[in-house]
Amino acid sequence: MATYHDLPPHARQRLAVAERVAVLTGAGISAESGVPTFRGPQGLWRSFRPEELATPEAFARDPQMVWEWYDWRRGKVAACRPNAGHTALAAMGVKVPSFTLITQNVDGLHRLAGSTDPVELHGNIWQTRCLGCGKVQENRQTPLVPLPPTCPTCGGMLRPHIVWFGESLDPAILGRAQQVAGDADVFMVVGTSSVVWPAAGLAEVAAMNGATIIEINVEETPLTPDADVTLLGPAGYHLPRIVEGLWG
Ligand code: BJW
Ligand code: ZN
Repeated sequence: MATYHDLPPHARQRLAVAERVAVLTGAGISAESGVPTFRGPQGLWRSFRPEELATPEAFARDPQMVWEWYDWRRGKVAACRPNAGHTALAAMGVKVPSFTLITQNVDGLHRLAGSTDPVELHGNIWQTRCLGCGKVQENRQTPLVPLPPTCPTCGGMLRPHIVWFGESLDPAILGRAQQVAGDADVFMVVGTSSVVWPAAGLAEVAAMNGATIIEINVEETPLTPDADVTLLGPAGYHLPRIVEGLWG
């Protein structure tokens, strides 16, 4: 509805009295940690076409190439630390009576910052799933040897435990996200282009149930016209100011 450079008083008041707050994050919150985003000038997708890499068809055609891309990304993420935006959300989590963090990110930086039990919509880059026995396992080895990695239980080929284009999100995880969005008094949308579904639909679920929608992004997105407030600027600038201003 309107863009701002500071949280306006009406939104500050809504957040101060909110019983239930949910936050949806995207790649933008990890940008200040050095994790490349997907779209935009510095985006991961600039040099790799997503349909060539982040689809089950691409993996079936060339698992080696897809795994090389993930191995490279795992190495990059391993060298990154949570930033002030991640830390502020972890702090918000202990201040608000009922707080849920929903993330599209697979980098695990919210957990590292201290957020407990984030809802990871698109999976986790540190988990693998066996194509043979289906077992999901944590795997932090970087670089991975052998590539593609194999299952220690059955010897089958492993894949990243990540939701690719055209794959359904885990219904229990998506259901939980839709539930908390629908219950929220305030729904914040931080650092996402709001173009990938069904994550992009969560703000609408929240708005339909009366939530105040606060967006934080360095630029306007398709959500901006429907948000109550869009704060323009980096998440690592705005989130600590909000937390300090309300609960510091
Ligand atoms: C900052 C900042 C700073 C920078 N501070 N901000 C309905 C309509 C149309 C299509 C569909 C639909 N429903 C489903 C689809 C198909 C598809 C889809 O959405 N396609 C669209 C792209 C058109 N969705 C799916 O296939 C989903 N599956 C599904 O719905 O199954 C059922 C079904 C299938 C087919 C048809 C219909 C139903 C699955 C989606 C899985 C998404 N997976 C990915 C890749 C995972 C691989 C991996 O990570 O390795 O997840 S895609 C990629 O995008 C990744 C991200 O989580 C996701 C979102 O990206 P995000 O976070 O928004 O990042 P960016 O880079 O796009 O944006 C960064 C933002 O940050 C920008 O706005 C910057 O300005 C900002 N920023 N620095 C604040 N410092
Ligand atoms: Zn197995």
